[in-house]
Amino acid sequence: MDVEYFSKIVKKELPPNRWEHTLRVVAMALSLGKKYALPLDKLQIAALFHDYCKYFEKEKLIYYIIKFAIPSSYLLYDQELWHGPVAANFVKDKFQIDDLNIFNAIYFHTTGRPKMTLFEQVIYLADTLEPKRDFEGVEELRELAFSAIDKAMYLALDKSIYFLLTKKRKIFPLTVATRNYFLERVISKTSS
Ligand code: DGI
Ligand code: FE
Ligand code: FE
Repeated sequence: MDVEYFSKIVKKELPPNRWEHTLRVVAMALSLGKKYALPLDKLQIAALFHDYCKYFEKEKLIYYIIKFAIPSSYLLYDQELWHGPVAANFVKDKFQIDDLNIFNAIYFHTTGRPKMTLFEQVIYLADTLEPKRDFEGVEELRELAFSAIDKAMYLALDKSIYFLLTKKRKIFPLTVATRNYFLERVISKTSS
């Protein structure tokens, strides 16, 4: 996997602030990946591409949702949810990176999904908790990501849902299902 080459491709697609965010997500994914003994080369690729399609025009995103046979339920929810699934398919189809963890980590980086792998969790949390993210409790969550990743996932999802409620936004059912999944895991760990 040619990281230098892919970096140029992604950088060209993003405004400078989003490219800087991407570099911070790569760095945090690598730190977490070291802690959890994950394949760092693959984490780097997933982090690099996670927001690749974030600035595609709405019509272009819709075109690719149809082309890649992404569930049409996505179209009933906010456009912010579309860039992950489209980018995952782009990476697989256009850049021929055929790896299920990379695919799912990019696909589900905005919502998570029940039973997501540790690899997917690392990308989700690196995106949510990279050093420039600033919300109440972010530092505590950053520490938890390294020590109790299930709990970090549950709390990060709670925060995200709470934020969406305050903004009166529709909540994608998968986001809720992911939150419930991690809550269950946290409860079953503390009660055993
Ligand atoms: O692309 P980023 O800004 O780095 O981060 P992201 O892909 O995690 O999130 C993009 C946006 O999607 C963010 O503003 C929160 C929002 N989001 C996450 N889950 C849901 C959601 N928006 C809606 N409407 N519903 C959700 O379930
Ligand atoms: Fe994103
Ligand atoms: Fe991001």
